[in-house]
Amino acid sequence: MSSADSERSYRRIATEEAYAPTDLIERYKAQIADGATSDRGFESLMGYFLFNDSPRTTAIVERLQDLGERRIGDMDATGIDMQVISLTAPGVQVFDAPTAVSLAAAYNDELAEAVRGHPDRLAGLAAIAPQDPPAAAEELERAVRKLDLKGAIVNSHTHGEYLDDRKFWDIFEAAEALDVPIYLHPRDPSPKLLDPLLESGLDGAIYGFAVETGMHLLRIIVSGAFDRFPKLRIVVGHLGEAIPYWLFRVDFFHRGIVETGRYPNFKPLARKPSDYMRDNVYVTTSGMAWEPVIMYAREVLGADRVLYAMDYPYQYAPDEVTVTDRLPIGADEKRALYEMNARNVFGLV
Ligand code: 1DF
Ligand code: MN
Repeated sequence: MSSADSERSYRRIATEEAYAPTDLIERYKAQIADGATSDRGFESLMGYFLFNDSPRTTAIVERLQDLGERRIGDMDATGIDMQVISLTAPGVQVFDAPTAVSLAAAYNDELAEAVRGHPDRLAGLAAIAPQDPPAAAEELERAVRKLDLKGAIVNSHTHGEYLDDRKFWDIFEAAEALDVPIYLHPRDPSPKLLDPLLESGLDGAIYGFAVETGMHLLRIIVSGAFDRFPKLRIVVGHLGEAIPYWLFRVDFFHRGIVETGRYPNFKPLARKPSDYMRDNVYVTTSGMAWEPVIMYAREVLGADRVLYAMDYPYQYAPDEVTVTDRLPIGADEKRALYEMNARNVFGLV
């Protein structure tokens, strides 16, 4: 980095950074190669990365598997002081419940070990298996208390189901009690949402991820989960998966639906949907190194709600941080964006 870089008054913490144990890669490959998955979204996403031998995908898959010198070297080369690392999407959510529960624990042990090797450079989020909500809550507690991981990642739907379903709320309860956030990360759209996106080549990170994950976030908000768990913090990437742009319309029509009783099980909320978006949700800049949208998200959600992320290694770009470095904001606000908000949300010391 440039000499000016050593005079920085903030540390750059990147908060949506992925890794994949070789064991997970092997399992994904086997599942796709054996035709053992009926999950066409997963097949489209991971089939692309694991069975496409272009230099681009090969480099991403190699980088995913490193939790040591190569990763730290890449961080040095791009001016990233710290990564908050999580298991790559779709994590263990594609497996059956017992497999997912045991793999989550094994991968969390592995991630915690890597973090212990570079405590000033790496932090981690726990993988959990929503397939078994009580086990997921228990693993989150173990990961936070025993492994010093800083929260959990959930890669949107699990076998087509979403976290607004009460059966998953053990996970919210545990996160709130432990005072750690849940990172709601994208994955391929759920089976019922998939076809029109897949047939047009839009199922992936280009757009389908945001359709899937933005909808998931709204489902959680309108379900009343934040009335039940008022201290729950959810972190969402890609500057909120387009939801910040929709808040006026969501509030307006939400009021209409409640007033008219349009849907019998649509419950009134204690507050407006946009209030939960501002108070319970944090967004990161992953994959959105674009000044106008970063400024917009800060304006509508608040400067303390927007955190920096790179989305390494999927969005690994040598000059990624220059956009953020050049934002027209003061030094304190830049420090909040790059460092302090991440420290607060994830409880980093
Ligand atoms: C992609 C993007 C893949 C993101 C990811 O995990 C991911 C991609 C499999 O480019 O297909 O985390 N992302 O968050 O934008
Ligand atoms: Mn990501």
